[in-house]
Amino acid sequence: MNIGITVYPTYGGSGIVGSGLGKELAERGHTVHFIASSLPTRLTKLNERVRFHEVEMMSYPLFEHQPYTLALATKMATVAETENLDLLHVHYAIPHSISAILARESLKPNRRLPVITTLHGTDITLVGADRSYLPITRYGIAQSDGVTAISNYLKQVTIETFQFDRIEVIPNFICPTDYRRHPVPELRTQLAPDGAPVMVHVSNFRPVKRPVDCVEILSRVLQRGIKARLVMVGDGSERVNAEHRARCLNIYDRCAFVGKQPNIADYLSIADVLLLPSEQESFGLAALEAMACEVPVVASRVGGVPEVVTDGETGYLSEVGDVEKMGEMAAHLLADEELRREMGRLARESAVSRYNTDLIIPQYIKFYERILSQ
Ligand code: GMT
Repeated sequence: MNIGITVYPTYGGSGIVGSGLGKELAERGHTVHFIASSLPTRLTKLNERVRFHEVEMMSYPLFEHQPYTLALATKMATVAETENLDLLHVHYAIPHSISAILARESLKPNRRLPVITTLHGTDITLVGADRSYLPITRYGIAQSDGVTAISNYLKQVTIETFQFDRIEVIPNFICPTDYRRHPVPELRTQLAPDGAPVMVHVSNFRPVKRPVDCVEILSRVLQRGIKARLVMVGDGSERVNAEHRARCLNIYDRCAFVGKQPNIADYLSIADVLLLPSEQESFGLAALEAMACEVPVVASRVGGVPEVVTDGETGYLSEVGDVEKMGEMAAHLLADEELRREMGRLARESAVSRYNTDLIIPQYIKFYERILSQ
């Protein structure tokens, strides 16, 4: 198949999932055309089967805001024609579904171009449910030829918010060879020279991820006499607040804010616990990546997280903002190496047996074939 994929290139898990899907499809003999405003962050290798088409924006003094949705629609239609695309698969509904629908309609009746939308989370739970965006999001979903959601939770929320239920759940996936625990002794020595246990948080540091809670959790762990360290991977608006809180609590020297990093699996390989105290999480890709690297997860019991992390088996779940309980659970894990290893082993087993690329990618391919045959 010749597949057009659109993602947000720089930010968040939906871009990572869309890029990973493209890479995996190419490895299975399909040709993937990424259509985006810039090269997706995790898409490092382009080749004959993985191509990139940049959306060019025309600036004109009359435009107060550049009409990205239209520029994207135009590029989608052009690429569909020149590259003979079979379908467009967009990740994140807003505005990608609308652009894809415009592209599809603009090519009618000369070319059939089915549109598949994958819902990732805040496109439904936050942005899509905002009254001002609700009607257009509903339209984008309803007009798509196929819709998938990355968790049962997100499917349910979409049904409740939009009274739309033609949704196939295809969960996120993990490549078990890219994400596996491996020795990274220099990094461990650099981040924990005293040999202390390490808690890692990986996110885009938006308010919804509650990174400040990680600092609060560290302080509770330290209060329990465990000389842990906290490694904060990523960047975003809440980083300054997290750093400020660490300074206020006098524990900044136990934290390392390392910013965005290309090799997340290295950081997860030196981690003893992953912290994911999010306000909302439709899936929790960071939890899955950590589990694949044998890291138990301390997270909030929200959204799709309980589908990924089994409480008491592959991690511990607490209510949003309950940093006392999260601190207690993290300390419990850090104090007991045997327990940590056993939960880590179960975490990897669970990640690989349920979310392996070899299980999930064929589900997308089958879904494409079904939509194309309609
Ligand atoms: O968080 C977002 O605003 C959107 C999106 C993203 O691009 O990171 O995140 C969602 O998609 C991820 C990949 O499918 C999921 O792992 C995240 O749980 C989900 N985020 C939320 O629901 C907050």
